Amino acid sequence: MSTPSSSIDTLAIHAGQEPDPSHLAVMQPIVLSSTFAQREPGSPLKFEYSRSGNPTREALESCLAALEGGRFGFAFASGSAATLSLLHTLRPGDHVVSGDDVYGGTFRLFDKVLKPMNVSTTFVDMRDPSRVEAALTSETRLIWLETPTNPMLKVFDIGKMSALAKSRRIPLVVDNTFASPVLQRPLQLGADVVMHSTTKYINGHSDVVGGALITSDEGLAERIAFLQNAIGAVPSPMDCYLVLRGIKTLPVRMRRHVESARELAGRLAAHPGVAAVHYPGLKSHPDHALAQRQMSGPGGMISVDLAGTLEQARRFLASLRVFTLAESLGGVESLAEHPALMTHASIPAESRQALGISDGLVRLSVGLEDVDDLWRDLQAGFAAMS
Ligand code: P1T
Repeated sequence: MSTPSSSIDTLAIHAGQEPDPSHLAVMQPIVLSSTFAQREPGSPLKFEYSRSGNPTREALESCLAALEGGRFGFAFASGSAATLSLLHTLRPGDHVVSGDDVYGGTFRLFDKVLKPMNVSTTFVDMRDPSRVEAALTSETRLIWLETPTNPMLKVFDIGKMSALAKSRRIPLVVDNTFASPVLQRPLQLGADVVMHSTTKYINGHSDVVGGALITSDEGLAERIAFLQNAIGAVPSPMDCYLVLRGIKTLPVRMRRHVESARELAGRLAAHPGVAAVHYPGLKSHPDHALAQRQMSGPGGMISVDLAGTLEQARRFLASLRVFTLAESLGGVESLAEHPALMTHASIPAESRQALGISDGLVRLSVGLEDVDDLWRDLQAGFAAMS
């Protein structure tokens, strides 16, 4: 039975989650069984083995599909597992065009895992579609992008990229981790597959590592289902349950993340200790107009270029007490990190420099704490720099 609403607030709580038929339990049972009895050889009831399918995972997959407005959802053991499983649709000799600013671990997959398998990638600043067009070759089989990007918070036009992908009959994959389906629905804008690190906003409580792929394309879904089962990088039922529970508050959390990040970005932009604030919600952001069209809110991530040296950035980060110095993002708690030394260390120094990932760049994941506490924390950071 499908949820009788298209509102994301209702879908987040109910989609994929009918009361359990055996006890009418309202909350999704955690079915830990790795295997399911068969009445006759080769004729399982619905599930046969939990790598291939599991009731708790199925509930999560249906919920994720509903949130993204897609027909088919697939859950994985991490965002990176979701990415690599999808990239296994490629063959030696194939070529990928990717956005130039992606999570360091995604870059590493393209550079250190795919390249040795003779799948090449060209990284392009997709703010200029003509560069993407110029990068496409007769071997290009996939366009990949994140928007907003990690960590520079650039915004790429999903509709324009989709038109280019469709003209070549190749899939467009959008990593929607930074926006979440509450703020951006790539499938509606023409993407063929949405990818998530559910570790981030979707789960929202920094206690699960997970990933997901969502599509409405039957052919791609069939291929992904095959790869999900064949590769086996699936999440545990316990993790599926936790992500389902986290999703129930996703819309509420996202509104608060946006509200606080907007406030902090405005205050940061006016601070003399800051060389640049990268936040799509600021009018000064080069992609502000596109973000307003494409997203229903600019998100909870801010990157700040501190007007200072690496040593000063270290002092800024060391003095924070409400923000925790840690990788990851999207949890209820605020996190701060140094992309050049942490999340994007696997990107060569020259490429980092070209992207603007400087030694003074600090990335903030704005959590749900009191915004004035967060601001006082940042002010203490600025004081520690001098
Ligand atoms: O960490 P994992 O669940 O495997 O997801 C990888 C990933 C994919 N895409 C984006 C946009 C991401 O941000 C990530 C993970 N990012 C971090 C850990 C980080 O701190 O940026």
